[in-house]
Order: sequence, then structure tokens, then C-alpha cells
Amino acid sequence: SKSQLTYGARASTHPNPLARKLFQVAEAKKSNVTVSADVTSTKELLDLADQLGPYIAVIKTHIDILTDFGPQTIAGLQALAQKHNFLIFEDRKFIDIGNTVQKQYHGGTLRISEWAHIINCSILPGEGIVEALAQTAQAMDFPYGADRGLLILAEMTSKGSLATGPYTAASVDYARKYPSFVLGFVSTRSLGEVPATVAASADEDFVVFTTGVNLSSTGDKLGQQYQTPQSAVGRGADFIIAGRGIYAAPDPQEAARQYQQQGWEAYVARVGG
Ligand code: S5P
Repeated sequence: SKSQLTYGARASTHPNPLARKLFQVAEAKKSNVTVSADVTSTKELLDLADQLGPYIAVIKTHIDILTDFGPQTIAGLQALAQKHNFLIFEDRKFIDIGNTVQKQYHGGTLRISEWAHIINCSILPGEGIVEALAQTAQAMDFPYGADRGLLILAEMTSKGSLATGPYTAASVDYARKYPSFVLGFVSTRSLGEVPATVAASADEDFVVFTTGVNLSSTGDKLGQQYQTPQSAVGRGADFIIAGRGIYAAPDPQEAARQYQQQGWEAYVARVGG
């Protein structure tokens, strides 16, 4: 698998421009941290993005939990993404028929396609959801269309998750069928060994985002299950996603620095540095 290669090497060979960008940002900032900025006001979100910007590669949003979402939210996020060189991942988890997800992705109140480099979806509706989202991204005008990508939610960290076995294998199949739009997966590990139906191509290099990363807790009261940065990266995470472990820490900036350092050390160990 390509996970033994450096981000720099993967950036130079990856066929997908957004994946190349992701690896370039990681390499440039020596960070594989995605902060899950699950706060509920624009001010908190932008303050967090500005404070943590230097230490992260990606910011993950749940834009629909903001009480005051508006054009200033997006303008602010985009300016900070420029300032600190990070990418934006909207964790909308699309899960509906193609016709509906196209409307949820493009336009509407949230205008997700205009500002989110990365989105994700569940494949419960079947392959059509991937095709529909890919179509919308491809139909977008420059400069948006060139740097949009999808992560398939192939597994979940919550206790009793049903995204296992054949469901996870189907996620890999769909990713292989739409390689120009699907960057990879949100999963707890690399999925190269999953017995999928569609064969891997020689240049396959899926990007793995692993959520449920926390240094000081093993879970919450609602079924969340955590692993450490070392464990996640060791199992194949290219980007580690941490929410409360960072933003709810007494000093979020210090926490981000700590996750950055540990995530990077685990990566260096994996690639044999
Ligand atoms: O399986 C998953 C997938 C996701 S995207 N488990 C998750 O927890 N998430 C998201 O990651 C979740 O919606 C939340 O935004 C974040 C985890 O937050 P934390 O505070 O538990 O780190």
C-alpha cells in the first residue's frame, strides 16, 4: 500500500489534484491534523480556525450546527484557509437519493459546493449517491470544480456501528469506480485488505481520514469510541480528526500543537523516517 510512502512522494504522483494538495499541505506544515471544529457560533468557529490554523492541515465543519450561519461565516473561513494554508471539509454526511443530494450539495442555504473542498457521504442509498455528487462537482465552473473531492464514510466510530463487513467493502468498490472524485475514506484504518469486488488499479492511493482521535479519553457517554494518534496512524490514517480533544481542551492551541506533534511522529515512524 502507498501508506509507507511520504506525503511528498504521494503528492507528486497522485492522479487527483485535491489529494495532491492535501499531501502538499501536510508536508509543508508538518501536520496531519484535522480539527473537528464543532462549535455553534461563527465567532467561535473563526476564532478557533485562526488560533489553530498554523497547526492543522484541514478544518472539519458541521456548518448546520451554527446558530448564526451567513455569508460572513464563509467569507471568514475562506480568508483563514488562505491565511493559514488549510483545506475545508464539511462533514455533511450526505445520505439520500441522487436528486436530493445534488440540491443539498449545490445551492440551498448552505452553498456547500462553493466553499467545502472536501465533503463526505454515506453509501446506504447505493452507488447513485456517489455518481450524483460527482456529477455536481464536475458541472461546477472554474475555480471550484478543480478542487472538490469526496470521502466515503466506510466505517463509524460509534458503538454498534452497522458500517462493517459488506457495507465497508461496497464503500471500497464505489471509491474504485469514481477515482477522479473520491479521495478516499473516513474509516478507522486503511481499507486495502477489505475483500471488495472491484479490483484495485496499480496507482490506487486512497486518502484515509480517521475520526475518533483523542489523547486523554477512551470515549463519551453517547457511544463515541476513541483511539490515540499513534494507533490511528499506525492503522493507516493519513489524517487524524480530533474534535473535543482539541477544542474543549483547557488550551486548544497547546492541544493542537500536541496532536500535531504526535500525529507527525507516528507518520514519520510509519514511513520509516
Ligand atoms: O465515525 C465517525 C465519523 C465522523 S465524521 N465518527 C465521528 O465521530 N465523526 C465526526 O468526528 C463527528 O461527527 C464529530 O464531528 C467528530 C468527532 O468529534 P470528537 O469530539 O468526538 O473528537
